[in-house]
Amino acid sequence: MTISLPEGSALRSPDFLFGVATSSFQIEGDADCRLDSIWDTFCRVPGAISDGSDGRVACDHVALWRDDVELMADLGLDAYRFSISWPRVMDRQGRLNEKGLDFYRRLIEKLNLSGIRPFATLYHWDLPQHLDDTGGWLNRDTAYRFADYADQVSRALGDGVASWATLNEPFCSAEFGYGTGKHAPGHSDPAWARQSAHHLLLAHGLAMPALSTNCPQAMNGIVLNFSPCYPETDSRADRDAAEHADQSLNQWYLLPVIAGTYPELLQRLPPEQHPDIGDGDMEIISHPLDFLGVNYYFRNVCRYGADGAWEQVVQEQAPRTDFDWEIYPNGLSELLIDYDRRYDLPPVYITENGAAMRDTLIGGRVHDPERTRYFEQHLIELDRAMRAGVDVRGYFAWSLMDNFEWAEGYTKRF
Ligand code: GCO
Repeated sequence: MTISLPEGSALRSPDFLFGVATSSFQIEGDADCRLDSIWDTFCRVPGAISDGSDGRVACDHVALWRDDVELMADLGLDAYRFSISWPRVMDRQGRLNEKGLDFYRRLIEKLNLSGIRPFATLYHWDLPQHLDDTGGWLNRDTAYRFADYADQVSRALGDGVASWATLNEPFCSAEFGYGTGKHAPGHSDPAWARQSAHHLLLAHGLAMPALSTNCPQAMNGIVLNFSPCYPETDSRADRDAAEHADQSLNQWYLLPVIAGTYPELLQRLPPEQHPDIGDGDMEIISHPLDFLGVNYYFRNVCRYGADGAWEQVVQEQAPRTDFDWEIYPNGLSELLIDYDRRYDLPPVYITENGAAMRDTLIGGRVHDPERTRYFEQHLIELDRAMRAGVDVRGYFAWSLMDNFEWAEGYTKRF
């Protein structure tokens, strides 16, 4: 796949980083050498994963990591975003597991020797199962356990890491893990979704000072997913629905970390859905960020449904990926420009963007003009946002290789 970048674009500057992203549970395998995570347990639930698969072997990355880094070097990548498996590097007592850490030590060393900057995420959804047994993200104590994990691991691995992210997409952990039950640990209760979200954000805020102290030279921040919300028509009701959706999906996570407040939607939630917020929590959560990671895949077109809740209006004519996600490159620039104007964003990395397509092998190769077009269109929009003044420092494609796509198992190819 060859992608042409816009002429004269800041994307062509040597300082702009191009990378790829993965996550531990999705690629590592080697499940016998770590503790169980909530995803191991969830994969055993009949019907939870569409093809009945699991992450026990996945892409066998723990065995093949040298080849994988060589692949990245051949691609000429500047950076690699991966996540650390909490159940691989810590035991039940919260002590570091040196054997698990060694895997990441060697990976980080080889990346640096290959001129590829390591971008590490501390939590990409694989909570140790024993912490779920004591309540998981519904238990406030899990946030403190996370902060301790972040402190110890960043001290042990800090030197070679260019950037630390605390969490990946707390929206998905909370909403799919506790709200809809589509993801581990599989609960479906809207109040639990809000409470787990608050504890995840608290975990982020508690971990940030340790990252700043242990790794002052690194870019430290958080990765959030964003789906910009558009009204179906220009009517007052539709604009209201879009604002409601935006506060629920996007601002609910962004405002606490950058401004120390929940959006006004909090006032509109029924009292039983209000999270317990401790004194001082919002100050902790809004610790200054060196960067904001933005994951962008699709937008939402919104209106109010008959039940009074906002709903998504499917754009029948629009191009879509194999995930049925609408392809809407403009959403990336519009989101960045709008949020930067409203909130004066810290430096941004696009930490995920990509397309699942129904790839077929022809003559032993995948010819993927659709995916190539997808990347090109999104990079053009990124360029537009940067020309409009948004400080974007890099772009990571999802993903380095096909991998375990959560509830979809191995059926989606990115
Ligand atoms: C996410 C996760 C990734 C996914 C990717 C494709 O953003 O959902 O970070 O783990 O695999 O986004 O769905």
